Amino acid sequence: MSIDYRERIPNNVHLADDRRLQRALEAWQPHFLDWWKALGPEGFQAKDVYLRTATSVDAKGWASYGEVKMPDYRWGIFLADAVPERKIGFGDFMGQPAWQDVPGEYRAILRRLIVTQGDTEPASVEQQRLLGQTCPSLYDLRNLFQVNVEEGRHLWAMVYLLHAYFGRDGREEAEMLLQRHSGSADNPRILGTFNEPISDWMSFFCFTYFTDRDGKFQLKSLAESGFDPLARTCQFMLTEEAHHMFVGETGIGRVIRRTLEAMKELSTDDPARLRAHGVIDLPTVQRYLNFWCSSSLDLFGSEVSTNAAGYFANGLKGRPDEETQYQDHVALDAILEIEQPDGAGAIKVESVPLRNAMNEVTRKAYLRDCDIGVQRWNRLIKKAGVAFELKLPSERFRRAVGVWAGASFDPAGNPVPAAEWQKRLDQWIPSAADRAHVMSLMKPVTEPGKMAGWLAPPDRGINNLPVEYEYVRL
Ligand code: BYC
Repeated sequence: MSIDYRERIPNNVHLADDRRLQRALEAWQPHFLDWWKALGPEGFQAKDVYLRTATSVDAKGWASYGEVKMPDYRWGIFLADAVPERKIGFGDFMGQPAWQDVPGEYRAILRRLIVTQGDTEPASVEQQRLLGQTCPSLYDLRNLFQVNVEEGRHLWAMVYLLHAYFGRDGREEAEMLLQRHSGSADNPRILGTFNEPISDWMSFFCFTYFTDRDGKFQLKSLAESGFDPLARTCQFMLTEEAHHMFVGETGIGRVIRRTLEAMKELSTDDPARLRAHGVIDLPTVQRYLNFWCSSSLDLFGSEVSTNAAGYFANGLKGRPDEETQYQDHVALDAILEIEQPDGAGAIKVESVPLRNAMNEVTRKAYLRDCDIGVQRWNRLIKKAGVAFELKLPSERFRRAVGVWAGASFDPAGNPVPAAEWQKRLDQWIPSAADRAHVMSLMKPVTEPGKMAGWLAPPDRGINNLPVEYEYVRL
């Protein structure tokens, strides 16, 4: 279904036929724009950026590229095409027609899920707002802004659901999405990772690799929802999300490539010499991965969760790729063995009803997906003849949510006495010195085609344009 761009709020939901909803969203729009100007990307708002805008929601032809000033980006409301007579695909209501409206008994829970999802979108824009000032190239600057405008659109996607289906509470929640702020002491964002500062581009690449990938898995779970408007909204968001993870994977890959070149030039793996040469040594890359992966693992919630069991039983939130990846979509009698600390420094295994373990099922699928990029980076390292292997940290490492919360395990998953754990933390996640080194490299490079010295150029430009294209007109 193509999108109507003649309207003030581009949409494919026939907004013009619902004057009340249209007026409510048009009243929210200036609040969004005020927020974008105050807490969106700092600087660059008046510059032309080569951005992609969705034009239709089918597999091909949904992207049109052109020079746009960010505040003029056409944020809109796009739902994937409806599947006629779609049925609920899991849980207690499996096989019943999908809901076109919110079932009264699940109203509060659905609202909470939509608000939690919606809260992450502006949070990430806030976290990334200063990065433009230290961009390693115009190509990267444009990718940052593409990610930012799309997160803005994902906020619109959730705000549409709140306004269209949750009445006054929904409108109030939509306002609060603009009032909580990432890292705020009094009114922070809901989920932990979205209050972490993203002060440097290595963190940005790790965030788009690990945290946006949580987005992928959560959106896939919500795309299974029996509440059809939510399912269709999330399905379309996933097409945009793929680019964000591409930015992360290729970003980290380019950092590694540049470091490998420097290791060859200098014939050394000495971090101090490599740092003096202006690149990010591989052990520091590993520490950044440990930080962002462990933080993102918390975003899946507790390993054993009655919330998760309820979401699944009631058809509100399924597993990613529920239809293709699983055979038993009711999961009433199944159990899952869950590892957890036994309180005495060792590990015990407990059998848990599968429905209660759905967060862990999704987290495991996420980790498998995370490992694909890690193995790609390891192939680069191996090909360069360097004996170093990047690894994902164990699920037990540095967790703040779930059965491992507060337990002291190292990144390999081995127990470590608590006092020692704290002392050794700097070996496992970026130390103040690591961060200072990475920050010292963050100098803006804005000449078309030029790259900062700490990362390799990308393999190709955007939409078949050369890497040297002036992606942001300064
Ligand atoms: N930090 O039973 P529990 C994205 C709360 S990212 C703080 O363990 P549940 C994006 C939890 O809310 C995807 N609090 O977990 C990426 C609950 O609070 P209440 C975002 C946390 O409920 C990059 C309590 O702990 N989407 O799109 O089974 C850029 C006990 O909960 C955390 C979603 O998350 C945490 N890490 O599952 C831009 C989907 N973890 O309710 C965008 C919607 C848990 O008792 N959310 N808590 O007050 C959900 O499905 C679920 O809320 C969660 C938690 C998966 C997050």
